Amino acid sequence: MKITRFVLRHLRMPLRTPFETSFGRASARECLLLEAHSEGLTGYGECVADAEPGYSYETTQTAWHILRDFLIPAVLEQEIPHPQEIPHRLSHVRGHPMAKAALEMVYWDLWGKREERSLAEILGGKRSHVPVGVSVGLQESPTALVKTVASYLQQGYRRVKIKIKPGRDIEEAQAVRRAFPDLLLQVDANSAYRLEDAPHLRRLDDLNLLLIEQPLAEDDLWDHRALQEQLRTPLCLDESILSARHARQALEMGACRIINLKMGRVGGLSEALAIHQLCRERGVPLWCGGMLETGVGRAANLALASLPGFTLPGDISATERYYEQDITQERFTLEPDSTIAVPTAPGLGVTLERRALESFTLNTLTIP
Ligand code: SMG
Ligand code: MG
Repeated sequence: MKITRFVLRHLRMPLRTPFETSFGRASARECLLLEAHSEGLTGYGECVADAEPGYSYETTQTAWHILRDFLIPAVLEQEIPHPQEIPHRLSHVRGHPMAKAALEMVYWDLWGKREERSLAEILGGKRSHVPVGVSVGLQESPTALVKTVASYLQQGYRRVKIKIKPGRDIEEAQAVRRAFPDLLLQVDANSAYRLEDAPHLRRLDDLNLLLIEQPLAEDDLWDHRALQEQLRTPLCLDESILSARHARQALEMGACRIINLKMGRVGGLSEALAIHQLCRERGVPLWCGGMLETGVGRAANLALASLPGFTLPGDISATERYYEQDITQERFTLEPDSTIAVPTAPGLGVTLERRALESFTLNTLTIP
């Protein structure tokens, strides 16, 4: 595959409802969409970096810079035999996994289109539908949270994750648990606690949670290990796992028992496949995380989550949960059994809705 032209777009899309986490509140989502032309085919990739460096240090602006000045020049006009070659071609650039993942996604989409096979098929996906849940942001009060959760249950979601932070945690989780005793429930702190909070977090142990996601700092496997020793509830790491090596080390030291996998966070689908492989070999529960993706990134997540090692429901909700208007013609819908169908058309299997795309575009750059 030889890409002769790239189009980089910076998008801003209004969210249907604001999404609040321990690091901030967003009423719109920014991302980059990468489009590439190769031998008569067009491939797409989504960069999940957001406007602000809250979830990670990457932003839409840093990703734009890294893609334009370093990553795209490294592959433009180059013959790339397989998408799994991309990480090697980009290895001279340190960090910036979300920018790299977007570029690798373009090659997977092109590869699938050339082979006339869906991404799920190429990866060895085993199911036509993927079990999913919904991630609920911080709400005004425990009562408001219970109401929001109830409305998602009504829509058919059977697994719920709630965001927590200090002062907005135990009461919230207790309220949801009291209202829905049998619900598959988990919490995500996005690094808002310190090891000294262990006695406080231990109160979550009584709530029969599936997992506690990323309670401590993203660069701190060691204290996660110490915290896990004091909790019965399994810890799940998100921000801390940037590679298969991190995943292996975290598991070996006991810093977590479950892994949340996001291809953007780990630098692309190839590294994601390595983590999937590791978890499968070791029997470690794995699930696909979400970054409020557009239809493009959502299609990639569904293909990834169709692999057999994904044993827990993913943060891959229906389009409806995020956007009134998406940039793909396809809208992903929730089936009554809390699953979403995996795309079957070649590559990512999505077609862009050009008018919507134009209306959300803040900036475009064509290379060369
Ligand atoms: O895509 O449904 C989604 C969002 C899932 O909670 C979600 N993602 O830490 O796991 C996480 C957060 C990161 C994104 S915050 C903008
Ligand atoms: Mg998370």
